[in-house]
Amino acid sequence: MFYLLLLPSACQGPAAIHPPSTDPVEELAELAPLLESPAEAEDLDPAEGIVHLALEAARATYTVGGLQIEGYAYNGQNPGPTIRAQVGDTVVVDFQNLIDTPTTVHWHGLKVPNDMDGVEWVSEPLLPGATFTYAFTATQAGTFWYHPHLDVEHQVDLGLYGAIVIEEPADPVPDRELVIVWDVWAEADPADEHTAPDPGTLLWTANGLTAPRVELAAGEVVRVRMINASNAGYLDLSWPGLRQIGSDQGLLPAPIAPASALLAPGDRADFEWAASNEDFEVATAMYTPSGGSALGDPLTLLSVEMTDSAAPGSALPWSGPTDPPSADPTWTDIVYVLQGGAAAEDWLINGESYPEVTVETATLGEASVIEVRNLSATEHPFHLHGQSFEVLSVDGVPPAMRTVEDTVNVKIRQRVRLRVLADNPGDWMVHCHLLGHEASGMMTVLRIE
Ligand SMILES: [Cu+2]
Repeated sequence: MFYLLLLPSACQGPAAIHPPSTDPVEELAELAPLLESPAEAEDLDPAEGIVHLALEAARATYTVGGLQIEGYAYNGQNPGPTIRAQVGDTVVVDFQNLIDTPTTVHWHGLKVPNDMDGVEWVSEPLLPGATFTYAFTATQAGTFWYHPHLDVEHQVDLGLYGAIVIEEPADPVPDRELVIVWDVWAEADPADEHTAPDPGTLLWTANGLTAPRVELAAGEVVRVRMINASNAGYLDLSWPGLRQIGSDQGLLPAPIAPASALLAPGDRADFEWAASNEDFEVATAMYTPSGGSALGDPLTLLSVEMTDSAAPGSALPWSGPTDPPSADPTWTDIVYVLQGGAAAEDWLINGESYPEVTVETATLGEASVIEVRNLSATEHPFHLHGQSFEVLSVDGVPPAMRTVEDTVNVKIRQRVRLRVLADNPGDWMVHCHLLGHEASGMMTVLRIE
């Protein structure tokens, strides 16, 4: 989400959008650019088991959806370079802050050591010019992402985010992988800072492209890894034959075929696209956190075209861990009540606004049950750092299969119960991933000791 009119601050000049001469959506629909995965970060260390990268955040000018953006970028590209590693690899990232304001890098969804998590509560912010080496072991397979965790609403908005792919060597091998990082760009009403804009006015981009196309060759099967990197935009995705194979924390026990897939800000999901006899379009229904389905026609986000209609691809046997779902117990360790309404400053957890918060604790090595109750006026993507959690139930109803996430959208008046295996010690942020809510204090701390 690009809040053009909201960016000025003391240490960071305003970004600017320069409108093109013609309607960018129409222009790009004619050209229908080919969608490719973001370029990957170069591994500087040839040693097996070590992925060593250089990453810098700097001012950058780039084009998204036909609009010229003067924002920030990692290594000069938006989305930033994809970090690819295998489970068990050591990931070392030499980071330099070349923007004119403090920043950090957070590894969303990964169980990194606490002092590598890139949060102000634990570590000093990295001042302009500062360098820091992040290092962690990749322990979880799946689709993750990285972004700043300081001045987060502005810095993510200005383009600082990138994908992380952690491969499990035992997974089926598709013909191709496609990483799609979604973002949404809008010129917001300055009087409307803490309200999501009308979803019908948003310009969604896939890896910076509006309405691109993907070509599938004869017989081709593609693993599509999607990340919603937007500040506040919800995607409710659908296409004919939708086959979802993974979510936040890697492959599902078995593929599912829901009518649509909801990606709240911070969410990831993996899908399989196989060549077929029909081209198809990926669309999002209009969706607002202020109550779900919204008025307006579905928006086509990209088209998938077959280069040879005669040779369908065969579905692969995608399967993550097949453990049965945990039972929802009668006890609760921690309750988080999400509160807030129309006024700007009152997005709260348990009546508190970060950083004036009560630190809840969980015991290292034990399972804790967290209940999230949303008593506020909007939905919230509830995100926990440094751990993953199993969704035990939503309004008392258990999921059809074991569901492991790190970000779960909690709808208005919903009660979501989570089981956290507290296996990573430290002080971990718990927050809403609508970045305007997070910035206004909808964040707290869970201590695992
Ligand atoms: Cu929120």
